[in-house]
Amino acid sequence: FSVTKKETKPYEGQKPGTSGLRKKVTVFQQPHYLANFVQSTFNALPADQVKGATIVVSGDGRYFSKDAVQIIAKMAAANGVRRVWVGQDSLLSTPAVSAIIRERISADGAKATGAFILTASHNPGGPTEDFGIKYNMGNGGPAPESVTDKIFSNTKTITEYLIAEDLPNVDISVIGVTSFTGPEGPFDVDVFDSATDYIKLMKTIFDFESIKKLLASPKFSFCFDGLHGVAGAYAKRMFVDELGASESSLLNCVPKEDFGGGHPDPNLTYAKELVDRMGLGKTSNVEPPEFGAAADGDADRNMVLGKRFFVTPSDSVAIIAANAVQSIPYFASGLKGVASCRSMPTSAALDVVAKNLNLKFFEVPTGWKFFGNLMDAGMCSVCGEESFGTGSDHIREKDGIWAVLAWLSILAYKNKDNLGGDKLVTVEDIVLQHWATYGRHYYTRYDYENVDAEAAKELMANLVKMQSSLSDVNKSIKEIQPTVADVVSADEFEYKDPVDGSVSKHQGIRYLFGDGSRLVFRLSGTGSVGATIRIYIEQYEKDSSKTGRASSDALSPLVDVALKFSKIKEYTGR
Ligand code: VG1
Ligand code: CO
Repeated sequence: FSVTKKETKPYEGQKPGTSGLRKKVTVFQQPHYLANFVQSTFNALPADQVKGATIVVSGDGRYFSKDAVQIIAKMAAANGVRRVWVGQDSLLSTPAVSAIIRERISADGAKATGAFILTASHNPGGPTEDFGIKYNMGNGGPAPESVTDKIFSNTKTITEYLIAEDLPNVDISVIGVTSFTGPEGPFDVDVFDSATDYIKLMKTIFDFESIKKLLASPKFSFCFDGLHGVAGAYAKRMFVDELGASESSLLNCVPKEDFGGGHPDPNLTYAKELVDRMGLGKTSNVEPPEFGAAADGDADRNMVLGKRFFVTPSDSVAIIAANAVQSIPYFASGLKGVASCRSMPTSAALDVVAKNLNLKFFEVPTGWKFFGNLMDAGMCSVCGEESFGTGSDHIREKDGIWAVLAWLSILAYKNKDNLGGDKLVTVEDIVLQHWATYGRHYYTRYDYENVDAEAAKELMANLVKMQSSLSDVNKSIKEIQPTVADVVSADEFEYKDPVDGSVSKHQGIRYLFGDGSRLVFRLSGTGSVGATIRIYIEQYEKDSSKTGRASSDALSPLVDVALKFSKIKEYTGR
């Protein structure tokens, strides 16, 4: 092939958000739009991570992925990349990409130095929906802000990019290596099975035999919903072939370019079919399974459900941390001190576990990239976010299927002498027991999507301004709800990375109450149109006689305060 220099002009707004660049497919389809971002990324990387390097390119298989893979392969070839690794049909889950960067070795001993992950995660897909791209580094984690800032600044000045226009498209539905020769030497496109490396890694972490025994118990029943996302490329191999679940336990596990027209977001709203099946939605005569789970489009998020029971993600990570050493072989040696981390808006359930078990603990801004440095430094082994993200330092992304295996491991451990008994220890039992020991963090999040960006900014500015007088804050809060505790401090969350000293400012507005309750306000960094305001509402209940209330009841005074105090209706009309 030959290399062509293409002239181009900058596009506005190619700033990577919380997790890469996410825009409508139609935006990505504009001439040179994707190429500008890809070249800006190559230009932001050290030369040895481009020239002669091995780079992964794949994603959740959403609409436009197949075109994007071919464009990126041609650009990689032209920029002197030695080979690209592609999952069959361009499918690799975000956690699998992270695993492949860290674990996979080519025949000639090369490892990948990075990856373009093609996903907009839980956002809908299809010709009129979202596409996304993000770059991950050699440790398997999302590029840090220092790199994404550089990429963004390159997008503002770009004038040309390199592409091998005459490189033929490679058939990415077929496994195998296709080799080419360019001006700088050989270039390979290596298409491989999407699941093999990932399953191999999971086998080194979990005790598959004990999970198999649990799944084989006639008292246990299991259900997994792939929401038509890339988890489907792993689910049958993992749960059916490896662990012996029945095929009928898999829902929506054939990946689709448009996710069947839905939101591939594993929560109580969008994972409707699973929610109904688990007895939390439409009533039915069929007895729900004991355990249910779902993953998002790129399979890094997870939702865990018991029979008629929802586990909040903030509780999930706390429960995994509390049970990891006993239940999961990877952590048996003491979990590198079982260090634990959560993002700031995630509930403090993990803090209580960390304190009780004497684990190291860190609080980072929203977004997985902040966990990476801590993990690389051995300071974080289990971590999670309230947004249905859970994971560990086995990779540098959150990991939906890992979380399901972690829960199955805990269930297997708790029932190891009980599989023939009358009644299994259930998901609900485990959570109730956890609350009895550690107390309960009632928690909810309100999302206002696609609001006017100016109105959102003004709302946030007002909340910052109010922080200058706590006595005024408390006065107006008491007028709304006289019974809530006093706000004892209020600030904008700022994070100093303990490893590299970098500082991230304006990471969310916090109002902290004397009884441990919190209100947090943030603008989302993953939306593709307008602004999204997120309000996080949390209340701690230590008294074990009061941990069984309906979450909506327990939180209702604080919710009222959050909505009225922020003047959400005045600012947004919502
Ligand atoms: C959201 C979540 C955040 C998560 C991010 C990426 O970001 O709040 O916790 O890390 O999505 O997840 P934001 O900025 O919209 O609040 V995913 O599965 O979309 O890669
Ligand atoms: Co995701």
